[in-house]
Amino acid sequence: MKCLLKNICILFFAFNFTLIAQDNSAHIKGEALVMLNKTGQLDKLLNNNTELHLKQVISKRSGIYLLSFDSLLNEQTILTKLRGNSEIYIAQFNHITQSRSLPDDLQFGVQYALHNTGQSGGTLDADIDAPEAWDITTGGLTSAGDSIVIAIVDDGFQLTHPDLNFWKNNFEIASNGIDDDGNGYIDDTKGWNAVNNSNSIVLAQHGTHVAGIAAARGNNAMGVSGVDWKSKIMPVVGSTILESVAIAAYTYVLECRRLYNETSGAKGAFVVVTNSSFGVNQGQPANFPLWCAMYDSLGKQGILSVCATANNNWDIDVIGDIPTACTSNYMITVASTNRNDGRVTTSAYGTNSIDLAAPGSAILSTYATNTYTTLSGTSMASPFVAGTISLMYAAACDSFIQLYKQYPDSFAMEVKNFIINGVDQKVGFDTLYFSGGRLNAHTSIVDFQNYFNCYSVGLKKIEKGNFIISPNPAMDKLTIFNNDSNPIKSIKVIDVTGKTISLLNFGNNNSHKTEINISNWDNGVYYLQFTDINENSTTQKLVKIGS
Ligand SMILES: [Ca+2]
Ligand SMILES: [Ca+2]
Ligand SMILES: [Ca+2]
Ligand SMILES: [Ca+2]
Repeated sequence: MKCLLKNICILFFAFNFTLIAQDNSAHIKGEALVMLNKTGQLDKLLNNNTELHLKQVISKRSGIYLLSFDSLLNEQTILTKLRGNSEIYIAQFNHITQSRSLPDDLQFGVQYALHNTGQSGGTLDADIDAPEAWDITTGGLTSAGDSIVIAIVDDGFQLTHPDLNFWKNNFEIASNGIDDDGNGYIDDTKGWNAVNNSNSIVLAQHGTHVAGIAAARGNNAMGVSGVDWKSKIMPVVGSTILESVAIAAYTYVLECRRLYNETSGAKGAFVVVTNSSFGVNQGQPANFPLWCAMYDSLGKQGILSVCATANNNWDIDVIGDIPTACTSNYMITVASTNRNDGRVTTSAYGTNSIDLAAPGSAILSTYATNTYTTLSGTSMASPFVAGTISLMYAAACDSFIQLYKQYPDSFAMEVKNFIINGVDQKVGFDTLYFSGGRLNAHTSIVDFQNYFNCYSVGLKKIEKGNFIISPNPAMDKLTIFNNDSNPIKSIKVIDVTGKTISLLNFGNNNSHKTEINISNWDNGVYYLQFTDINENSTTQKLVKIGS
């Protein structure tokens, strides 16, 4: 984990030292790592302790050095001595790191898109860095215990595939002819079929394959691994050429999530993303206003929609496509790359319409019945992004999940931004895709976690004061009231990285109400620290949203 604020990390380590008397973790005999004090001098340390020798300068700037000593000496005595030395701030053994464990899925070695070792003529690291992401999370639940759901809208699914983990509607009683959970659908225990408006999920190959890319069961000693090992797949049958069917399919997802939001998770489903690997070639958004509008409706409830672009060498900005030319902010549109990080030339592009690329060539995934097969196309690229989004919700810290539940649309947008900004830039992709790169799950997750790090601003608890921010979230202008009898003296604005971006001083003459123009602030989360004339201080969170 990166430490945004060095001081916090060091304090944490220092605190741990008082707890650890004996270090039994595997380490190299006869070696110690030290970090000097600000004024500490290496020469002085070595001159006064002749049993110590400099082995390697790890970081001159931070004063970190690897020292060696005779391995026959008592290492605990040496460590204790180092820790008591006035030149040294931190001393520890040089621990042996374990190699990163890969999942035991039998065919994982084939899955270059997750971890490219150059297999089958591929390029090393032309992948989404899945094992690195799995060191952080393997999906399944949010920090608040929500069961994360990926809705796959497709032609059908093998619900009984042993390597797939499908969502079940636990609030619906099967076959009683009643809509028990009140989501508007009768007996929808397993998902929905929008083609014939029934609860019967038909068996089909394409959807089974797409589902496994996003979320096949990982590390279960079977078949393949999904990007997300544990989140659940909501099967929705709805990928036909009929627009009415697509809209009906999305509406099912929307109603399940709306029910979750309205009942605070007592019913419904915590769907965070939809995947759509289908569309209408050369469709013009102006002719499909209802379909395009569905992505905004889903977004308002907190759902991002990942969509595969056309499998043709077209500039979608010019040719058009449904859905990937729709302009909703809550969509992420995906093109396809191969095992060498090359653009698949039969995959569409467009710097305005197409957000990023992901591996989509020769992708091994689940197939009916109880098998696996390799398929190619943008259909395969899109679910890598969908699976990464569900992983991000599993990686999110408490403060993010709380904000997301309060403002699902604004914070879904934050997740999208981290997907786009986390890509690995590739030569020539800047003229093809908005992001200029190929998905990297690890980078997106790490940047996202750091940005929303619960401790990054040093405010472990947000106090509740008598100050009221209105509106919150806010767009252009902010009004701040102090319900206390004391006038506001100053307002300090801190961004999520802990940086003070403005300090407004009102002296002792300010009233109980003040206005701030925030139209030029970037969208996101800010902390406002209020102080009244009696030096009473509280901090509150503000969400700035776009117009
Ligand atoms: Ca890699
Ligand atoms: Ca129902
Ligand atoms: Ca029922
Ligand atoms: Ca598996």
